[in-house]
Amino acid sequence: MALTLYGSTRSRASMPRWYLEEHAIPYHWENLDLQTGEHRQEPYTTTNPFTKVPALVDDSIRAPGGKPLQLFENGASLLHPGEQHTNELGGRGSDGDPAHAAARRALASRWILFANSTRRWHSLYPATGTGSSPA
Ligand SMILES: N[C@@H](CCC(=O)N[C@@H](CS)C(=O)NCC(=O)O)C(=O)O
Repeated sequence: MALTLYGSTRSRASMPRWYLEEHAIPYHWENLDLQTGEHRQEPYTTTNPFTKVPALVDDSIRAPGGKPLQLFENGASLLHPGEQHTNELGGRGSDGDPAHAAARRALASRWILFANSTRRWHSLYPATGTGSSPA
């Protein structure tokens, strides 16, 4: 399994999880119990030393230094699969037009920043998975 998403229900992991589900990208869900402090223990703190969820590990890609790519922050965990696994947001884009890919990436960034700064994340993406993207 290339992608592992670490999170907990009713957490900001809902954002990247929504993207992975919407695009049917295979991933392994690793649920951490925040009540018992699993997110503050090894090995998770190697992935996110800031002891927050979510985090995403992509072992199909090596980061500089040779280790599997490890990301924290919900926005980074959403953008990476959009760039690498769907090509919707990266490179030449899914339709081969780099301008369209750049525009989609900019629009995705807008919602990620909005969700993280202006709105509370769970008002946009309910943990039940029944919410829809506001385009
Ligand atoms: N800026 C981070 C914030 C992550 C964050 O605050 N996550 C919360 C859950 S929504 C968490 O890990 N809380 C556990 C704790 O603070 O101990 C992101 O958006 O990924």
